Amino acid sequence: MSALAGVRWGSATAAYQVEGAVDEGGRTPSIWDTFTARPGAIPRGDSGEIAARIYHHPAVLLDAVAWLGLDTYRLSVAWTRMVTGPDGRPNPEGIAYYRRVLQGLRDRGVTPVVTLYHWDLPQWLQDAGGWANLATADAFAEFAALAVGELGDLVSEWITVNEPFCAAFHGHLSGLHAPGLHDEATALRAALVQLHAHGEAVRAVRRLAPTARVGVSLNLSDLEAATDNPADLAATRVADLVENRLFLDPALRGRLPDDTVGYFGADVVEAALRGVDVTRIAEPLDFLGVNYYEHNLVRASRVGNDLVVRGIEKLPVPEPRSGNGVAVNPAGFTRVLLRVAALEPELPIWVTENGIGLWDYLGPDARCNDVERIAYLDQYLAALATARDQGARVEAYFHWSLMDTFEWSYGYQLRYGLFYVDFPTGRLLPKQSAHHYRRLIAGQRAGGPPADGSTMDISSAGLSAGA
Ligand code: IFM
Repeated sequence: MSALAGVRWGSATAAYQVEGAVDEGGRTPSIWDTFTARPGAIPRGDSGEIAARIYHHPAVLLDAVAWLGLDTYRLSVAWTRMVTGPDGRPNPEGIAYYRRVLQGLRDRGVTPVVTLYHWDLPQWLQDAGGWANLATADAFAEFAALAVGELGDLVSEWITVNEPFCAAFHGHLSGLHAPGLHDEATALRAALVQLHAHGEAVRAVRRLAPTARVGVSLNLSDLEAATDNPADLAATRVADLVENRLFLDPALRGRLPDDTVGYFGADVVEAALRGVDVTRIAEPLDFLGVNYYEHNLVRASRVGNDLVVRGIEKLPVPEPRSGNGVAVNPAGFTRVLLRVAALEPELPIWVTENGIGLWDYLGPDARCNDVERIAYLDQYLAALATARDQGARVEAYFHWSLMDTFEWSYGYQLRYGLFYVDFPTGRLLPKQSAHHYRRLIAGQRAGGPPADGSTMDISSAGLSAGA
């Protein structure tokens, strides 16, 4: 796969999904603490309260990263750990924790990439209106400045916001995510205020760290019309508006898509734009983070079956599918990368997330033989190579995720990790896919297949976090 030469190999997690220790070290509650406490919000009442215990055992994460041989690692910092509360003062304990993790990565020769917002909004900000309140964007810019001031000697690559589509539309319309609301106008407002916050944060980072690299992570979906019927084509365009262009156009072009008013209505758009200057969202970026999971076949439907986009139906796709029914469609990955490349040929693309959710388990031999994830990795990296061959400037690939995590509305059952987490004990075990990714990285680095085909057992790398 010479088309993969020079790619930086990474993996990722996010604070609330792995840290646990939600009421320790001066951390204040986030909207996810509140939401997960709501009866019925998450299956089995799962929450990030304990998660993979990384706050208490950061060495487990660091050892896993080193064992894989990653070039780079993407983590998020929890706003609720970094500041003490509404006064925005730095929280020394939270900052010390992240400094330990970041230093640990550096000591292992791994470049950290830090996401500033991965969905865990402080509850005190939600109480004041959350992402519907423009003041949240100001607070975010201050937080970004604080993060650069406190961590900037260890971090030179920043992501402002992760998947604003999900935080806006699943948080405020489908209600699947925190804060669990059901209102389209608020969802649009939350999308635009997050984008505004992104622009402010880019400026804050640049002011304090002019040589740092900054980007945003957008989850982009590949949408295909079920037929050439004009109604299905129009439905697909509507889905593309809400899921893709509503974020791409402001971030890259500083404008809203032409069909925004047609879909949401003039009054709703006007209210959502209050105080937001869309032209200032399109700050020049050093890379665009692309999170790719979704390929969907779309048709028009008066009733509809999508939790977010009105008037469309997403058809069940034939197998193969992930554990939660997401189509395995590597060609869609190539299309999305080439689409971004066509929009901004010179802008580097970092695949800041890509992976598959499965109902993984340990077999009788105490191994997790996740053959589907291995096949997925091979197919998606081949798709990435195709996109590079055709001119997409993909510079980095972060497999989601390093380890099994608290997977939001699915709780702990759906697993994305390269490492299996035994949640009752916090013990980590490399799945077969971890061995595969490790060999692949070593092979790429050596410019050919790995010399030893090593399947080293992680236990000899000291990787079992006690409870
Ligand atoms: O686990 C999430 C992550 O937090 C954001 N992107 C999608 C992943 C898988 O659902």
